[in-house]
Amino acid sequence: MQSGNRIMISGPTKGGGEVFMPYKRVLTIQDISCVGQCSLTVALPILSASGTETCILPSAVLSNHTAGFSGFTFRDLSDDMPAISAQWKKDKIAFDAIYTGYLGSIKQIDYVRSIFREHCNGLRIVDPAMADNGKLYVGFDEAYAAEMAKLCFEADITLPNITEACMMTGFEYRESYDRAYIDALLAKMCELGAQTIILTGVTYREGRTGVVVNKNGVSTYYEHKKIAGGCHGTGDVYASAFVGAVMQGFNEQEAARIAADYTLLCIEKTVDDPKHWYGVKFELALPEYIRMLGL
Ligand code: PXL
Repeated sequence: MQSGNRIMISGPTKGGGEVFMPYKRVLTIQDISCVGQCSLTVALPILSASGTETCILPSAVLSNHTAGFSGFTFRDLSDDMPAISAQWKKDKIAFDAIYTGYLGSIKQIDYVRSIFREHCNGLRIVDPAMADNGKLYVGFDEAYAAEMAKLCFEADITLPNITEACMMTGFEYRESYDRAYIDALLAKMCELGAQTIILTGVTYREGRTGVVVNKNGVSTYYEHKKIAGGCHGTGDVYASAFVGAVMQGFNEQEAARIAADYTLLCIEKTVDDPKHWYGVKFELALPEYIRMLGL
């Protein structure tokens, strides 16, 4: 039985009513940063907590993420990707959605395209995960950004922050801006082919921030409290929580709100601990996320 886009399964519940029990299978492709609470070490637990079967394809293994440690090791796993895909093909393995994050190289972006074609039965969700605060992450260059932009424009849903959206469109990055600037940025993304855009970190007034969901060219804005400082890894927490909510049948606006509320909770649980500069204590807020999903 269908209710909106949520699947309703009749069954015994405490109140004798009906329960919602979608059980979807997602593949997430991003790196393993062994230390640092980002990418797969965040996506896998959050997606699992959302009640979604979560398969992984690691794009690279790093000792830790690239932002703030004294250095990092990097093992590129690009060359394993075609063989993994070929093996999956033999077993006709497919996913209800594929969600990509940090990718190690331009070559991988091409492999991701092929994996979308071969193994995706549903949504292709791309978090560009390449830049923040006006700058590309260490190790990426303009050629990478241009190729990642193309992948975002081919996806069903993309989740850039403002820096990434600027890099995809050639817009000048601004620290302060108004609604007209954000509207123009989104309009340019649509013109270049973006379908649903979840633009994160949009701040119009002091002490508040939020997310714009642009679907079929129409924007809605969810605003919430802004916590000063900003924490590393929140983009990955946000995208994973968003994907988990979509897998549970929430629409993009609802999923964007749930992911924002959860990410805010994670930041609140972290900001008073200056030693925890490298990520957020997302584990402590997982029970709340599960409740937000109604599980
Ligand atoms: O959170 C994004 C991210 C993912 N993976 C690696 C990173 C970063 C951001 O710096 O360095 C390896």
